[in-house]
Amino acid sequence: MQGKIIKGIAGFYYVQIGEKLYQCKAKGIFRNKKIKPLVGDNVKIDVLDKENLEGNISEILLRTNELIRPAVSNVDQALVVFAAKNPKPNYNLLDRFLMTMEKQEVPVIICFNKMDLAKEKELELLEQVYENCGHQVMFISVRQEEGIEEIRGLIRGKTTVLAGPSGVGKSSLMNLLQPDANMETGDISDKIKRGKHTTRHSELICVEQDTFVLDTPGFSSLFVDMFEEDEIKEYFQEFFPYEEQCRFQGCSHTHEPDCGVKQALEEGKISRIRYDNYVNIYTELKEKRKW
Ligand SMILES: Nc1nc2c(ncn2[C@@H]2O[C@H](COP(=O)(O)OP(=O)(O)OP(=O)(O)O)[C@@H](O)[C@H]2O)c(=O)[nH]1
Ligand SMILES: [Mg+2]
Ligand SMILES: [Zn+2]
Repeated sequence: MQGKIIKGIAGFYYVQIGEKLYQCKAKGIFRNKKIKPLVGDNVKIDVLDKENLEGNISEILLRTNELIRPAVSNVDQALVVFAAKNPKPNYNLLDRFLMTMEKQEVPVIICFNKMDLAKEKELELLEQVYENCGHQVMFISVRQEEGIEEIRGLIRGKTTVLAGPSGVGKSSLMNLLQPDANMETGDISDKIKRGKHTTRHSELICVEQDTFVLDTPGFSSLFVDMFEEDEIKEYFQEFFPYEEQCRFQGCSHTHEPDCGVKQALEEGKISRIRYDNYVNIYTELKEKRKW
């Protein structure tokens, strides 16, 4: 029988086949091929107990892709959810996330939730910072059900992973998209106080036919150790038009004289926030290489 892993908890994988959910182990493959099943995997299972819906995963079908963080497979796109406010957006984390997704060749839509809490000025700033980053940017409010129809349109017929920090409203969005989902959500002030993440496991939900959404646990930091410092600039698309004007080939846009990117920064054509994040990530990787 063939199905899809919709969640994994404590060594068990839950495989959806039609209307039924089988609780499975992954004995054979795990031991022999050293490949760990991921939420999102299409798998073959041997049914061990028909009554109690228990089985063993015998094969993982070829993945179209597999993400490292969050660890899920077979996704078409990522909806990166940050809050416009509460918690206030961590630009550096967002930029790291965008790079990581791009490197894994997963198309990204940036989604700022909780627009009901933010002032017009704050929303404008977010819009400005990301307008030339090469990704679609959306503003929504789960609470006021604003922008949700647009989201429905964007996810239709695809498998979309919701990812972002804790407390931004990923699970709340999931519950709105699919009221049967019943994802647990948590008050943000409690989360900050206790450092608590409400969602502990990734879970795949069918929103409508052929439309799947993956809710994932929030994250608070992201190492970008799969990058070389010299390739970071390739992920900052708004730099591209100005790189021609750099005096040196392979200019890192950090310390070199006559740098087109720094010139554009001075002229306000490039966001200071994005540029500073670029330098921060570049420097972090360069420092690390010295070890
Ligand atoms: N004001 C406002 N609050 C919202 C909105 N969306 C969600 N919230 C609240 O934000 C809090 C956190 O929401 P969750 O859905 O649990 O956040 P999460 O991203 O799933 O968090 P983790 O599971 O920890 O990663 C809850 O108290 C929600 O009610 C919104 O659009 N506006
Ligand atoms: Mg959650
Ligand atoms: Zn330069």
